[in-house]
Amino acid sequence: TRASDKFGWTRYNSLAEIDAWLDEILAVYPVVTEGFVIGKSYEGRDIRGIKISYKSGNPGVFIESNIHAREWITSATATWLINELLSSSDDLVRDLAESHDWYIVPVLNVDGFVYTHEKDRLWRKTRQPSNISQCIGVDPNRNYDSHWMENGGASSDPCNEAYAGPYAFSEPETKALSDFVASIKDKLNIMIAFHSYSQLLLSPYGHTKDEVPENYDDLMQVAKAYSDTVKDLPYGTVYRYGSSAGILYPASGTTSDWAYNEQDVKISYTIEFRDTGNFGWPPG
Ligand code: ING
Ligand code: ZN
Repeated sequence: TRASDKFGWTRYNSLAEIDAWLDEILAVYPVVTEGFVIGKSYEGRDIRGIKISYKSGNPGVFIESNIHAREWITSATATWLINELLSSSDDLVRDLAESHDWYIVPVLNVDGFVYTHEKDRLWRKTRQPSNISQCIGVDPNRNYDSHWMENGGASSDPCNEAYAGPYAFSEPETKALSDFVASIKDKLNIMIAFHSYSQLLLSPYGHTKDEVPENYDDLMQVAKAYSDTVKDLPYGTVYRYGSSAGILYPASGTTSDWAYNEQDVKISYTIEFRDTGNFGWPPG
């Protein structure tokens, strides 16, 4: 059987299956899609993305997914989203698909993702070894160059799950993402980072709760619209919303803060998908 016969959303897919499915999507929709590679991981894997564009000059949306290795629902959702944008006949989805340029990276932390499939289901970080410790990996969502290692929102201990790395952008994965986003930042209006779990829609800032972005009220109005809408869907899922530091915990060097502060992408969110912990791992 071809890889595509096996791809679906009733079980989680491996990186090889996701790659094969992406190739097929690019072949089936050559006019409106374009594959791209933002760079290579520490272990030398391509970090791939797909651009979906029905019309040039649309406002750009960038989606970063599976930066944390174990958060498999994020790449499942990213691939689902790609499929919906390309094949849905729902009017609202069609309008969204065709009025924005979508840049989607379904699996950013490719090395960690493979490691969660083959060795340790609950691995979170990258897989680059440390010079100062036997512990492996950096929390890539503490490794962006925005308030890096400030305010206690990250750890300098390589064995910690929130280890920020030896310096900002020490990880090839975050460096590649940042270079790619910087190269298209003038086309980007929205940045969304996919995580799990907790059912939260989070705005900047992560690095402090003493300040909020100047467009915080707008960000919260959109977050409320999201939350209200999702609650009315069949699952009745309740999403809370607020700033990362305000309603979750302080975290510095995150994708969302970096996009907001350093790339001028003023609509920047982190979404934490279902659930609130019944099927999750211990907090951290
Ligand atoms: N949670 C995020 C984390 O990186 C987060 C929460 C994201 C906080 C962005 C602040 C900013 O810790 C998970 N589940 O990874
Ligand atoms: Zn995460």
